[in-house]
Amino acid sequence: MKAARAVLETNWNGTFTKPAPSLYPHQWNWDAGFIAIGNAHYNMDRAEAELRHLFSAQWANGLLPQIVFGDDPQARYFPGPDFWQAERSPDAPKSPRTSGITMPPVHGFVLWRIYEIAEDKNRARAFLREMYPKVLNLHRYLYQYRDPQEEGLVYIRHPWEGGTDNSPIWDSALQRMDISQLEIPSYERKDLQNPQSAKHRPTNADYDRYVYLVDLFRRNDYDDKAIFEQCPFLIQDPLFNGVLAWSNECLIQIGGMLGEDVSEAIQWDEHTKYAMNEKLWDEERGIYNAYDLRNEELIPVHTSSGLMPLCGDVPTQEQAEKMLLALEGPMFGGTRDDIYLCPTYSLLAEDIDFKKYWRGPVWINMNWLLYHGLLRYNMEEMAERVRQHSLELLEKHGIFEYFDPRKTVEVEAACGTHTFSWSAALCIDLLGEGNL
Ligand code: 9WN
Repeated sequence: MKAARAVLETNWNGTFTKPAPSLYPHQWNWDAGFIAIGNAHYNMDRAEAELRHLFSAQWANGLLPQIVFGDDPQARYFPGPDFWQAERSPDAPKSPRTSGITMPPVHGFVLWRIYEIAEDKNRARAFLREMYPKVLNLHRYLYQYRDPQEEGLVYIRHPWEGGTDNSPIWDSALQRMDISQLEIPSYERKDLQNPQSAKHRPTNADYDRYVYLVDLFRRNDYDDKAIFEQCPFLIQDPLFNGVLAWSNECLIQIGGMLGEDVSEAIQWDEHTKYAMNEKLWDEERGIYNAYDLRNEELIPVHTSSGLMPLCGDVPTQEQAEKMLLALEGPMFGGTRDDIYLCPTYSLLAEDIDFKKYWRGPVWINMNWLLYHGLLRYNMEEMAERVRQHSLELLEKHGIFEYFDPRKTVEVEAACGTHTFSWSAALCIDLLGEGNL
């Protein structure tokens, strides 16, 4: 607990919390949400300041940016604000500067979690009143612009929007983008300076495609309609939509408590859950798939993202039992003694790589979402196992970014950057839960 708090202290720059001191020197969208939950346990001022700063960068159309750039001239990150050129959009704020994409909408449930943690409920309610319309606007943006066919499913248009950068879910769509035929602006990566994490990070071929997409967006001045027509990468992701479902529910709860009319959020909630079950549910395997909207096909690639609809109460109890079997079985090794939960990629996949970023390692935020999802279906035993494994990894190795799921591995079992903020924040929250 002390170590986790120290990480949050170190990474706080007076205005926001950096996800990690050198690798991620600005404010990131879903990181800020998880970080605020950790801070809420002992520093409510900071939890509120974190979210206020994030939402100060919300675009006029409701988009909440993936990155809010700080003004530290030493901060080395690519792509920076000059590359994004978000000011090409009439909706982007002049200050602070931002990227031009979004991230999984965790903020509804983050607000609710902060309210649950708060001792001073009057103050917490005032904060909810302040933030509620902003989060509502974000959801409105998602349904208005990212669900043009009004299916109830929201698409992402860049792997970074999914938060799981090099997830194998994106492979087929990215591979279809023939880079030899694409015009890619020249660029210099800045994420490869730490030799330990460099080898696990996305490849240069991945980055070429990431950069191409950013260039496409800025050439279209971030116009959602034009981008929808042209973008080769449009994916309905079960993690993104599962998180959205949970946040919809929390908006209904918060709005109800504040005496607001919540009919819009109720519609979103029903529509999204229905559509996820109709379109993304894989009955045979007991998991949710992603859907490639551009190429009109399901993506039958099994990552832990397919389990995340649990947190949004999307599956029925019967479906959830099937998901539990998938988690316990060979796909995720949930009952094995030699595996830490939860690998981010199916253990059955031939190309699983236990150290490669979002292609196998355990991530603490995914475990936190899974833990809450399992609790919603009264699966206490498995939830407790996920919680224990998360805490064990953090205690044994330190507050790292991601972890090799094999218990037998001693070399470089902890990966990525150390002093990673959301690992610290969620460690605090998971410890708090256990003490309740
Ligand atoms: C791109 C900050 C972010 C996380 C993402 C994680 C990683 C960025 C990067 O770091 O992504 O957004 O440069 O790789 O994939 O989930 O929010 O911690």
